[in-house]
Amino acid sequence: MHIAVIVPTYNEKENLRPLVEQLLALPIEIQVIVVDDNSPDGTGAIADELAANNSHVRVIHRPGKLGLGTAYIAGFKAALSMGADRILTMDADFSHNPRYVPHLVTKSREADLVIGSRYVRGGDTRYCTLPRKALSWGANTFAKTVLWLQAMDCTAGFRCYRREVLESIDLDTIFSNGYSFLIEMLYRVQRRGWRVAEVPIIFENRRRGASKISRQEIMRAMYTVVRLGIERLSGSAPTPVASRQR
Ligand SMILES: Nc1nc2c(ncn2[C@@H]2O[C@H](COP(=O)(O)OP(=O)(O)OP(=O)(O)O)[C@@H](O)[C@H]2O)c(=O)[nH]1
Ligand SMILES: [Mg+2]
Repeated sequence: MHIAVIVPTYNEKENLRPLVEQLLALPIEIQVIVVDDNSPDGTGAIADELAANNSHVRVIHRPGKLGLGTAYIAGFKAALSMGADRILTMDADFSHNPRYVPHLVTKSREADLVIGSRYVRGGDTRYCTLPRKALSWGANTFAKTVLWLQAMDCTAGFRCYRREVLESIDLDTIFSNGYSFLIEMLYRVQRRGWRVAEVPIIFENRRRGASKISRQEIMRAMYTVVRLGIERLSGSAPTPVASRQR
C-alpha cells in the first residue's frame, strides 16, 4: 500500500526537520509531501534539504501564504498523481504526533476517512489554554449542529483519506480555504456517503513556532458553516456515490 503524508508548512523551521525524521522512522513506508508557502523563516530551504537527502520526501513550493485549504489540495493532487492509496494530512507543529500515523492507516481498512480525534474515548488535549479549548469546542459544536456532522472532532487536521474519497470530490470546487476547509471536506465526504471513523489521539499544543489562527480565520469558518448549512437545507448537495464505488 502506498501511503502519502501531506504536511503544510508556514514558518515551521524548528519543527519540520524532527517531524520528517520521526515520520521516516515509522515502521511503515511513507512518502512525505511538504507544502510550503514561501515561509519567511526559511522552512522551504529545510524541506529542500530533506528532499535532497531522501527520496521519500517531496516538496511543493508556493509563492506566498495562499492558505491551508489550497495547500492541502496541492498536496492531494500530488499524492494522487504519485499513486497513493492512503493520503494523510497532519500539522507540522507536533500537535499531531507521528506515532499515531500507523493507527490511522490501520483503521482506514474499515473506513474511508479516519480522523485523529481529541473527542472520542481515549483522546484528549494537552497544554492547551482555556480560550484555545473553548474555540475548538465552540467550532465543533457549531459545525456539528448546523451540518449534522457525525464525527466528534470535525475540525481536526489529522486525517487519513482513502484515495477513492478524494477522487470522488471535485477538489477545485471546494469553496473554503483556511481552517474551514477541514469542515467543508468532512461535510462533502459525509454527504457522499463515505464511512467516517475516528481514532483517539492526544493533541498537544504546539511548543515551538506560532499559531496561524487569526480572528479573520474564525469569522471565515463561521461563514463556511452557515453557507454549507444553507446548501444542505436547499438540497443542492451531490447525491451519495460511495455505495456504488466501494
Ligand atoms: N502551506 C501552508 N501551511 C499553513 C498555512 N497556514 C497554516 N499552515 C500550516 O498548517 C498547520 C496548522 O497551522 P497552525 O498554525 O498550527 O494552526 P492550528 O494547529 O490549527 O492552531 P494552533 O493549535 O494554535 O497551533 C501548520 O503546520 C502550519 O504551518 C498556509 O497558509 N499555508
Ligand atoms: Mg497547530
